[in-house]
Amino acid sequence: HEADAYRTDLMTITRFVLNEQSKYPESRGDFTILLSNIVLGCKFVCSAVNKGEEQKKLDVLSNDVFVKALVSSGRTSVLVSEEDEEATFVESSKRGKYCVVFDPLDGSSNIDCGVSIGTIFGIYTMEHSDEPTIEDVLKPGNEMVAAGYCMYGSSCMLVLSTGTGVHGFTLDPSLGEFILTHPDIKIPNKGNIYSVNEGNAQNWDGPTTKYVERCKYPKDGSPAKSLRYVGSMVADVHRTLLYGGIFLYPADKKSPNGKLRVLYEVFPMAFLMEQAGGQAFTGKKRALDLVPKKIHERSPIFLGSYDDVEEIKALYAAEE
Ligand code: AHM
Ligand code: MG
Repeated sequence: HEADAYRTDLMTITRFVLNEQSKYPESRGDFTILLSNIVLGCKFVCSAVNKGEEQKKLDVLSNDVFVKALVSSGRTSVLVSEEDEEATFVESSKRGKYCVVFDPLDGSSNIDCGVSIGTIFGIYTMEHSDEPTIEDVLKPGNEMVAAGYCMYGSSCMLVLSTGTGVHGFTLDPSLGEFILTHPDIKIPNKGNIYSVNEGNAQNWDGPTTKYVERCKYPKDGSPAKSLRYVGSMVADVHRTLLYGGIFLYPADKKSPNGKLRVLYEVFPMAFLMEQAGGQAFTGKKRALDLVPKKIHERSPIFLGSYDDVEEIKALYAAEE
């Protein structure tokens, strides 16, 4: 009976977010409208990926679709995309109170072999109604009001947090709707998987080297961890969220700030991890407390299960 009720009482992402927003009396549906435009972009990319479009086209196409959908929502003022060197300032007649930072198609080196890729996004609100400036997006991750990603894999899944837990929605292709399939995702406190590009090991710093060594040769008699690395941040973080464990993109001698971008890769994933009960650390501090100075800035990142990130934090603290 209950299972049937669940299957017939379709909780679409729009319905879910409308329910959540109705808790705020001042809410006028703006967030829901914004989100439905993000969802439209995700559906477009999902269908383009399934048609087998080649990498170069897909990158550009996805970015165009997201930018146009976000501008036309009438709910945004500043957009930052990994694909565009400069931020987009929305013309005054179409402006709204949100700023969106996003990577329209992350993991694009995986496109041509059909491995999972994704879209990552974070949302800020404008605090004032003056002319928007770049300062409106150069804010710490802890000021985001929502973050999420969409993974284009064996199924298309959108994972979202508006600050009240993390919820997963799976695209039902016959309905064209994202349906709630993973309510209130919590990451296990400890995992048995580590995820890192170990090809960079010769250039790592002491604490990262020590941590990975411990994953392989634990000193406390616990079993060694398994290594899993797709090379698509969305896929690697998604697995980490569901199974537990740790994902690392550390600093190395060649890239002292790692590879991943603060605004639209590190922050949204750190936001989701914390909302799911995990942690995200930069090697120096809580990732969400970073204050970016440039829109495409990078940072090292260690995120995942609470206890696993504690271990990394202890190694970096001992180094100081
Ligand atoms: P991209 O934005 O050029 O696609 O690069 C980002 C991707 C992430 O998805 C992934 O975590 C990382 O690059 C993998 O990098 P590497 O190939 O150095 O391991
Ligand atoms: Mg990227």
